[in-house]
Amino acid sequence: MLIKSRKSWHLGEGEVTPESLYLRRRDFMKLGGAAAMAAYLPAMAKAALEPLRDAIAAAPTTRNLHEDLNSFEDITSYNNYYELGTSKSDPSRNADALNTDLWSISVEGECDNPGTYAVEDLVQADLLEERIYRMRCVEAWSMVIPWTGVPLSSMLEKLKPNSNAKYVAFETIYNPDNPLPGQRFPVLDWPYREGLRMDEAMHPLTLMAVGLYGKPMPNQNGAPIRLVVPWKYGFKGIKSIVKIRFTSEQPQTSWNLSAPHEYGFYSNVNPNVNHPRWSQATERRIGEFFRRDTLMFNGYGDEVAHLYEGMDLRENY
Ligand SMILES: Nc1nc2c(c(=O)[nH]1)N[C@H]1C(S)=C(S)[C@@H](COP(=O)(O)O)O[C@H]1N2
Ligand SMILES: [Mo]
Repeated sequence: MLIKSRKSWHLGEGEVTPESLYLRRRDFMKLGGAAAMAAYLPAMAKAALEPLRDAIAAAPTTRNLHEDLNSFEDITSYNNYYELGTSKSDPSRNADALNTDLWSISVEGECDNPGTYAVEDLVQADLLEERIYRMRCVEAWSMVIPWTGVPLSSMLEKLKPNSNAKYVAFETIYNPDNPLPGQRFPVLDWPYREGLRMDEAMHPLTLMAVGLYGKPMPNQNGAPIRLVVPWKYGFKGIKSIVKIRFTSEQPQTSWNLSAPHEYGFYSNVNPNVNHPRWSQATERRIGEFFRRDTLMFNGYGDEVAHLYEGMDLRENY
């Protein structure tokens, strides 16, 4: 059963899009945006998202933050995507190395509808919406990004996880015979892996994104389809997903495998628990001069704190 009804959280803060945001978006399209867009055009996902292009452009804004958006240029030129290189400018520079033709997503494990799916089989066009989310990288910088996507729950309900499914695991594209440029180096144990507990995956804030700024997802941001979990550090937002597996055990995650005492499974944004090598108390919003205080659960605590009731968030970092 697909969730079609509008949930109560749609009625929260910013049900009505502030006009300034629409103006900003329209200005963006008319002015600087057009140039920025043209400059990045080759990096736009083509094939896999072609069937959804119009629906992405038409998706309504259903939730807003009253914070300034980062520019299209910032969002598409300052990235973490280690498969395309480890510096922030590598992913945009190497974006063409990712080919999204013939994209398919393999669904496996504890569910009734395993199989091989195209993006448009899993992403229901009429459920697409724009969500403006605060994003916080574990490296203590942040951005505000207008994603377009569907709630992950709408996808999972199609796949019908069974009662053994306690977690959902995800994997990024990796072909050892034809690796992406960054995958020639063992900076991580490829493929990139991430996972969520089932209740986190089903939470209405958890998005499967296929676009940003009303455009199909640029390659450097994780085309054709990537996870967005706004109350967790950015590395949970696995890009260019080719596999979804339902499991009964907590799945392995790339950053936890690489440095277990630095990166846990939960990775909730928490200003009170520092990274062993730096503070998480404040952050630099890309484009701003002064640092901001980092908010518990990245500011989404009212909606998600209940998921972790009774858990020690120092132990479960
Ligand atoms: N496959 C893959 N997904 C990834 C990463 C990566 O290196 N590889 N980096 C993560 C990190 S650390 C962050 S902060 C976000 C950055 O997303 P953005 O570049 O769209 O802002 O992507 C996450 N998803
Ligand atoms: Mo990150």
